[in-house]
Amino acid sequence: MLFEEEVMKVSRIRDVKARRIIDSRGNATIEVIVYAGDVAVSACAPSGASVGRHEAQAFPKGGVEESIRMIEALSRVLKGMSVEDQESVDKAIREFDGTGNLSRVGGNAAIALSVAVAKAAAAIKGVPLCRCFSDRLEAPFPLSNIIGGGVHTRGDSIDFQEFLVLPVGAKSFGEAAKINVMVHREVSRILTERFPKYVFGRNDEGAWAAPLTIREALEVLSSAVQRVEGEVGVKIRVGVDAAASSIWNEKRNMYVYRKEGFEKTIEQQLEYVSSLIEDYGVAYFEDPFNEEDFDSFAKLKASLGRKCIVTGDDLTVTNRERIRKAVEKDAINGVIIKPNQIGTLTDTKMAVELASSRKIVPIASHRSGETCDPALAHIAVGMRCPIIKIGIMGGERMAKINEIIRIEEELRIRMANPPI
Ligand code: 2PG
Ligand code: MG
Repeated sequence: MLFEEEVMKVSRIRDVKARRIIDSRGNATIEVIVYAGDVAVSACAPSGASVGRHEAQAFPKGGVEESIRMIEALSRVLKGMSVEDQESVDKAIREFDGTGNLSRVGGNAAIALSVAVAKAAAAIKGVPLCRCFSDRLEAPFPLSNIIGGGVHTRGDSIDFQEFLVLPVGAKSFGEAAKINVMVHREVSRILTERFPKYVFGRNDEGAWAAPLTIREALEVLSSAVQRVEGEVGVKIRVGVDAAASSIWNEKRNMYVYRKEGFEKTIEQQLEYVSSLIEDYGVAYFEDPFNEEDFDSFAKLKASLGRKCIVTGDDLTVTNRERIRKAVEKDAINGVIIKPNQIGTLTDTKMAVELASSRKIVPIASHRSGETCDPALAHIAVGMRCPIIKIGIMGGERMAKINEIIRIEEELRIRMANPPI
């Protein structure tokens, strides 16, 4: 047992450094290393491709190099602060940045620093990172990307970005992860049977890239789900992330479906999305409308009740003001939580708490460009997000999946209540 003063001494930040590294897409990103007491820990930032207009700016004008210079300057402010005082450190980052959207330091540098500070506190206390967020821990359900399109996929890709599965009947995270792998495999079996002369590839998140329309993708996914459900006897639901801002044409006021070869007005988009939910029993629908259209989200949610988790991502960008607006408009019952969209762990935690208090399901989420940093696993478990949105293939996705398998076993935690 250490006395208060001693704890303070061993938890003081001695130095902060940053370096340029590469993410899973081959893009440059940042790693931040925090030296406190006798520990040195690092955290790496992921990056998105379908980036919301209201997100923190990932990197300043000068890119990763400028972020590294900013971290160097910030280290002078942070030296001597305690890593156990996450709130003060996060506040200091924001104050140093001085802009509303972290465009001076870069949201990615800010979040890597914030997470590294939390990891240092965990290391000094000798506890897993998830314990720094709460004593009550729960394993989330993995929402995994199985068939992909949009900006995460090359070539003549499907207009919607992600076709996902959520094994709501799983009794443990380990079982849930295994089921998602089975669906991923079953989809590849169906695809090779259907297109025997075609060579398949995987996209940025390890989801299958295939020459399918939206309805065909949902059919293939539903058949795979049915097959796997029959084999394991566990309920699996399907989900979609339309990432509709990427197909929204603001000048024409239309959703432009390049591959499908049609366009939709705002009203037609609502009808179209509703028909897909109805026809395929879609239980999770993310960003069905463009990032400014709270009203259409609200109309869709009102028509569905709790039949489907209508989720904001680009709409809400892990930002409390945007989440509050969604609450006022009763626009969503699910919200994506991406720490680098908002830039600090304190803000991330407050966004989760706000959502949970309003009966909105918080969904901890990866980015399409990832690193092997497993911190997101601890964030999902420690902040009690009932769902973690994460691929099921690729080392950078497995880093999080396997970390939750470890946490579940080592800390003997239970699954969250099924979110739907
Ligand atoms: C999304 C994410 C992750 P990106 O839209 O939900 O799947 O994509 O990281 O490219 O924003
Ligand atoms: Mg999304």
